[in-house]
Amino acid sequence: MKTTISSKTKKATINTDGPFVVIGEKINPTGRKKLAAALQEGNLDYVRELATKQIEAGADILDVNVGMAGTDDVEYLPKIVKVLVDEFDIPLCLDTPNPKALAAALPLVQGRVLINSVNGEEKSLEAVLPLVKEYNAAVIGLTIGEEGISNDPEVRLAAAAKIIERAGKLGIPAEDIVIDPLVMTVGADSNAGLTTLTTIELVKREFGVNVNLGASNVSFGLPERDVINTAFLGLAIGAGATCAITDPMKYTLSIRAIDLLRGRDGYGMRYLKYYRAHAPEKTEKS
Ligand code: THG
Repeated sequence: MKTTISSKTKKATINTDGPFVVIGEKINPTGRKKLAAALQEGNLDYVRELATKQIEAGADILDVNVGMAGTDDVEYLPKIVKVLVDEFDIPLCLDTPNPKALAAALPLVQGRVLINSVNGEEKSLEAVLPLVKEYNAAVIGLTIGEEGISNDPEVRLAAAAKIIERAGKLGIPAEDIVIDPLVMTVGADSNAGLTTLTTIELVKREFGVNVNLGASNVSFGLPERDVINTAFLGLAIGAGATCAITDPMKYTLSIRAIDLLRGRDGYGMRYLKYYRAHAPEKTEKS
């Protein structure tokens, strides 16, 4: 199954039978004081820098999240989207739970955007799905139901089913829905990783749709986060995840390695090309 999104001239295809897609997470002020400060001063140069770095590092799509305390998504999201659309050529993922911010930003996008996100609550379904339809977008569906986030993979699956069904009623096909099984930190609940992996397997078996992860969430609060995140990416991709909102600078090479190990990189061309462009200094040392 293929979910295709685009910018002016570039296409990104999230594909259950293809290589893994990297959605750059860095345009997000959570835990990044420098970005929060820059946005509040109206200085968009730091956004430009984060976009450039992530694209160079292999991001296929950029996530755009401007949510922070005391600021207004409706004001900031369109401002940043405009800079990214005018000055870059990369598909976007608009990361806000606020339908008003989506409605303000969507008219500025050229191509086909990924809306992040809708969830299984009535309020969200009613506000977000009509925008997905109107702008012919694709959408990430969070496996949250009326009762919030469940630790039971079957309950998360039911939220996915509800989103897919309600979208279908509006004429939005399953290939335009990317299900997010939710990633919580194993620092707080040591079964959180397993819950996500089981949900991925259920969603894959039941619906065969594309699956997204907020992969770096898994390691919050623990040391050596990169080690945990890389291990989790391998397991989650093996279970059926097809894209992740993650750090392209840190994880693209490991993701290429995982694709190669799964027979999704003929002759290792993508792995080798990425390696040659980004890590040649490592060979010289060894
Ligand atoms: N699913 C969907 N969307 C999401 C998430 C998800 N959007 C937000 C989030 N989760 C994914 N994005 C991030 C962005 C940054 C970090 C984690 C997830 C992160 N930041 C470092 C920190 O807070 O410690 C700090 C910043 C840095 O050094 O770059 O870990 O699950 N659909």
